Amino acid sequence: MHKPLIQEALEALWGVGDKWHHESIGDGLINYSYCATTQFNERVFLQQINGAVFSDPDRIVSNLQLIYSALQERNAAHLIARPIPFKSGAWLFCDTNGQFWRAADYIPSKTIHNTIDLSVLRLAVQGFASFTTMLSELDTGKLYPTLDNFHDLSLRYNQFRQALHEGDQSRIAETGWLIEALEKRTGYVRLYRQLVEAPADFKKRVMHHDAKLSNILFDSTGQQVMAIADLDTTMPGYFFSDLGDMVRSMSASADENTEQPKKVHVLPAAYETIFSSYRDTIKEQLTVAENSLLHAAGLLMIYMQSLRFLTDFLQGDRYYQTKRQGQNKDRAVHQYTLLCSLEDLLQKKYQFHID
Ligand code: GN1
Ligand code: MG
Repeated sequence: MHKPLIQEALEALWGVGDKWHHESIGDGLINYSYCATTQFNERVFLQQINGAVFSDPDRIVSNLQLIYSALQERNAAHLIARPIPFKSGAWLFCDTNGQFWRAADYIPSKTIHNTIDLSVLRLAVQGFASFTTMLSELDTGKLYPTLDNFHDLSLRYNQFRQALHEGDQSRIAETGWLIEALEKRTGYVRLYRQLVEAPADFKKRVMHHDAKLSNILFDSTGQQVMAIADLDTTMPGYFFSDLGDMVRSMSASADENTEQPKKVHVLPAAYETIFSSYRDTIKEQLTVAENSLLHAAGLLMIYMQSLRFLTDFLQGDRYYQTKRQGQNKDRAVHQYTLLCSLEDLLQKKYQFHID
């Protein structure tokens, strides 16, 4: 990826000659995000969209417009940052490298990366659940898939299988045990295939598709949700996506970048809080079938993410940004270890199991 041409984007926003400074923000693995400040202390959020991942950035800004308007109608526009047009009036700016940028209000806030404070988890979960609830009237047919088949477990499994044929031989050998363990869990792929074939039971709703704690903007006390961030993957999706990502990212004893991935486990109290807060906020909207499979959400998403990290490792780290050798392998091991821990907890405490 090119070094982001932030100066060009700033000129497109504020014009040549203005004085400003900027700083890099966020911990995303895909896009580059900045907070830019003018000499008058006005602040704006600017993001270079990764064109190798999002081939049609128009879809992102189109979805954002629709979502922002729908939230305005519900007096809930504060839930996301207001999109800001560039000086040309366009919502996207293309720099001389051919990379696209978008801008939005900067929301001064506190980001929390991990916590064991259950009241904070509850707030975050209610934030994502009410986002979907608030947008229940929005016709999902009007929203674009910003990434085709993004949380399609069947596709992710096929990509993994393909990496086993085309991937780096030494990396395949090195992760043989993990490949085998993931292959044993194709019951999750079968479950996914069954649910997409039953549209009356499993409906498409507006899902954030990256529902992690750090994508919630808290006020400075950390006791109130200000807004939801990182909306580039907000699009129609199934019931398991956001709950599953929350379980994946908020109930783990260590995050996916730990250098000791085999030590991770699910924190039972965190799981219970995430699960029950989500269910209680959204259950009226879900079908009987969806409610009965809510515990599958974490399993499906953690399994999918383990496949995705491992696939990227086998293919030479082309997708996820890494800071050290073997990081994607460790991330895949982390997810797999977390999956085993969740399977165990669900079986013992909730008598829930997927064959
Ligand atoms: C990516 O870049 P970031 O951290 O917002 C990925 C998510 C993964 C996540 C894993 C577009 O999100 O699906 O869950 O990494 N987003 C995309 O950390 O692939
Ligand atoms: Mg994201």
